[in-house]
Amino acid sequence: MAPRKTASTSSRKTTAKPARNETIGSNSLTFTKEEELHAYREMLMIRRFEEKAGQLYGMGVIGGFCHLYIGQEAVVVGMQMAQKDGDQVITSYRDHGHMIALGMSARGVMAELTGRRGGLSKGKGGSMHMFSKEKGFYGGHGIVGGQVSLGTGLAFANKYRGNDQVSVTYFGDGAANQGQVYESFNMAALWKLPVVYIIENNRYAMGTSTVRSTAQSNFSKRGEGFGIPGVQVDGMDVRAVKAAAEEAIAHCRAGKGPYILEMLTYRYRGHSMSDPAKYRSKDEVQKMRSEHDPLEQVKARLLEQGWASEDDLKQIDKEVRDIVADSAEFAQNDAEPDVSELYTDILL
Ligand SMILES: Cc1ncc(C[n+]2csc(CCOP(=O)(O)OP(=O)(O)O)c2C)c(N)n1
Ligand SMILES: [Mg+2]
Repeated sequence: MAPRKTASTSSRKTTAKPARNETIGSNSLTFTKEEELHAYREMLMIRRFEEKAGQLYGMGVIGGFCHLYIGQEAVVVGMQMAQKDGDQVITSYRDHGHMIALGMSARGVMAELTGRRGGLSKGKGGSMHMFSKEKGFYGGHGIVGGQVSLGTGLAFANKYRGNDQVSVTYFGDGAANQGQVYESFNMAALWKLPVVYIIENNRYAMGTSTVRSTAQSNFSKRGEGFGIPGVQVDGMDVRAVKAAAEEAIAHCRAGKGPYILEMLTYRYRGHSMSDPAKYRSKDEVQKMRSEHDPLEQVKARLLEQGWASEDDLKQIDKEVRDIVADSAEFAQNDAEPDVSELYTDILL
């Protein structure tokens, strides 16, 4: 398969109206030292957390479904850098990175994966079902595309309440072919709801590539029929993501309605832990890792600018690994939920 164009400068506006700003992504290519370091630490935290979750799954400590986010870290971290407290986030089952980026505790996420009482859903939800009203995280959803209508509802609530909060609604390239996505687009455009739809185009829906499943694979154009502006973004470059996020969120806060960001990204691991990933070559994965890795890009810039030394980066890695190791320790030693919990937090 031919590699996609993923340079930041390849971002294209695909609005129904004439494009207002063709330069999205290019004015993004400057991060301050603090922003680079912040992005690096946050992305590394997600990567190390996911590596540990994969390891614990392999050991049989985590069971059930588990979908890792490795490779896609720049998307949530760049988005998070443009959001403010009160904005809501909702996503699919591939949700650990979103929670870590929102500042939900590593212990709480890991203990949920191992089904312990200190987990964010008291050990009763597992990988795909965690929430935090405090941090504005509305799940974790296993029904493909199901969160898109819910995220649109969050935006409706914001509009109804007259606040300036924005619903950041993530879904995949596969989910983008779901009918309810377009019912949601219609309502969001009609009522000018403050929702940023983020299509994380990682090129695959389980074992099916977008090439095989998708008639219009420029997902940023999917809102054209409703007049929803959309842009393709290099989702491997955290600076491009943040710049696009700022524009989209400002559009929503100004009361101009929904906005679509198609993040061109890639997942390094299989669809879930039980996927041997035979539908793509090792070379394809390796090429992406060696040429577009979101962490390596930031690392190279930090070293080149003299903003961090190899030792500084090792120190960050150590701090991050310590937090992750602590979460794994906690998640393996915490007690399982009491049997009485079977009857709490459920609708009867
Ligand atoms: C309504 C529904 N149909 C099918 C499935 C099975 N399924 C789980 S994940 C998935 C692929 C979704 O791919 P995509 O939206 O690209 O997200 P990604 O896994 O790449 O993050 C499918 C078909 C499901 N969970 N729900
Ligand atoms: Mg996908």
